[in-house]
Amino acid sequence: MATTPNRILLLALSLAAIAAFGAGSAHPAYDSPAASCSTFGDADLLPVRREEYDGGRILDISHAYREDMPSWESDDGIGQFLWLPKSMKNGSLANNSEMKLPTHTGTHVDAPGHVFQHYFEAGFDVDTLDLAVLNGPALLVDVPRDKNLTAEVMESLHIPRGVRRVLFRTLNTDRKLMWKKEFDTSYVGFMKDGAQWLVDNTDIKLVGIDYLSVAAFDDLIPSHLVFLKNRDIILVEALKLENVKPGIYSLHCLPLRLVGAEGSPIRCILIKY
Ligand SMILES: *[C@@H]1O[C@H](CO)[C@@H](O)[C@H](O)[C@H]1NC(C)=O
Ligand SMILES: *[C@@H]1O[C@H](CO)[C@@H](O)[C@H](O)[C@H]1NC(C)=O
Ligand SMILES: CC(=O)N[C@H]1CO[C@H](CO)[C@@H](O)[C@@H]1O
Repeated sequence: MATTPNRILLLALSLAAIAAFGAGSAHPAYDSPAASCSTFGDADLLPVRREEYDGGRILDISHAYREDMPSWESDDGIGQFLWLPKSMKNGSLANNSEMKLPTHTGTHVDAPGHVFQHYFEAGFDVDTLDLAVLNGPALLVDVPRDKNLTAEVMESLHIPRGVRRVLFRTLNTDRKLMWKKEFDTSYVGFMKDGAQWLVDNTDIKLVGIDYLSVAAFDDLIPSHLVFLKNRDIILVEALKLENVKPGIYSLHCLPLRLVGAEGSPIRCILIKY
């Protein structure tokens, strides 16, 4: 294709910009020094941070990462997890952040290798999780607030056969545990008999919960073992389930393709039908 006059102009302009930058003038993406100081108060430059999109049709059920987000068995939260080793303020052409996080931080997913050494060694990492399980119709249910998730509680929920994905909203949401910096061992989760009841009596393949572990602290490993033994159930933890009505939604969860990792941060959204 012949080069049009417009394209020549564009090329000339970008060459000029590069030349100007090379000669020590301002980075083309920086405002003039005077303007960049005042931009903070500019209403146009206030980013919108949302929990819902499209008038409430899309609900974000992942927690935003915060330094004071609870971290497993710690009182101090996750702490600093972002750094800016290359910054425009420091003369770099662009800003480039680095992050460091335990893979089971905030809203995250567990792979079978989390609690089974032979699965870990065999490579059952988060990159092997089935996106068809992580995406599809899901039921959000409220569970009784006075008990952990025992077999008795599971039976009382009467979750019909055929339901493959369930997000369990518990006392953890009422207690706003994910908003407290100190890790709290008294969170609600599955007892071993509750996990076993789910495996034996339902078709649930995705279990979601509203604190850092689907398993109650007292049955931490036993419940995980029951869920992950057959490698067909996916555990999504620390979901943000406040302000969502119980019911059926289209769930969409995407872990990072972290080959070799038994956990991953995950973005989950609900879309209303
Ligand atoms: C600026 O660069 C120095 C040296 O490369 C680095 O140590 C420092 O952290 C940088 N500062 C910022 C704000 O990026
Ligand atoms: C759930 O179990 C934890 C221990 O794992 C306990 O501290 C907590 O009180 C229990 N919660 C309820 C509502 O029974
Ligand atoms: C364009 C942009 O994001 N600029 C940021 C680069 O990083 C500095 C900090 O070093 C910020 O102040 C800028 O806003």
